[in-house]
Amino acid sequence: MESKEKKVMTLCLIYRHPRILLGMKKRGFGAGRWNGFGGKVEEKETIEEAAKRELVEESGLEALQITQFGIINFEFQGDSNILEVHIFHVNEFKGEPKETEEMKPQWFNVDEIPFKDMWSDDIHWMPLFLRGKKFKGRFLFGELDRILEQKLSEVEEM
Ligand code: 8OG
Repeated sequence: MESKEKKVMTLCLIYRHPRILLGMKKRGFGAGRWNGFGGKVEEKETIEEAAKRELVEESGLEALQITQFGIINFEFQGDSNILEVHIFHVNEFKGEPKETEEMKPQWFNVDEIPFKDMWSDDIHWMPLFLRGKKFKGRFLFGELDRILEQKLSEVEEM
């Protein structure tokens, strides 16, 4: 049987109603799309430590309060990797958003989130996140960002 390799990733969303901070990814995986801030968890750090580190590296902001709200597994047809993305809400932070080599940050009103220039799964789980719901899910992508299978459920606890 084909064995799947799992990569653990983080994604931090800075959200204080009615505004959410997104960054335009300038290079690498997901370039040209708005997203939260995050990346790969390294050895010897916890997932939350990685989330905070990536947030500083990509936005210049230090998280003062951070809570996990979601875990989504992403699979791509014909690719043996699974991306396990841990999604965090950052409610309080220190500093001013700054443009980095990786991301150009911008505040959006929650009514104006640019879903058409984001990962195509985001429109499915973001409403749960914005309502303060915790969730777990799985998406299988085909070519050109097409979602072939999806499962998303609210959970009480992570
Ligand atoms: O280290 P790198 O910049 O490649 O990390 C990729 C980032 O993108 C990381 O924060 C996790 C995040 N990410 C995915 N897939 C998806 C997705 O489908 N939607 C969103 N919003 N973010 C994703 O890897």
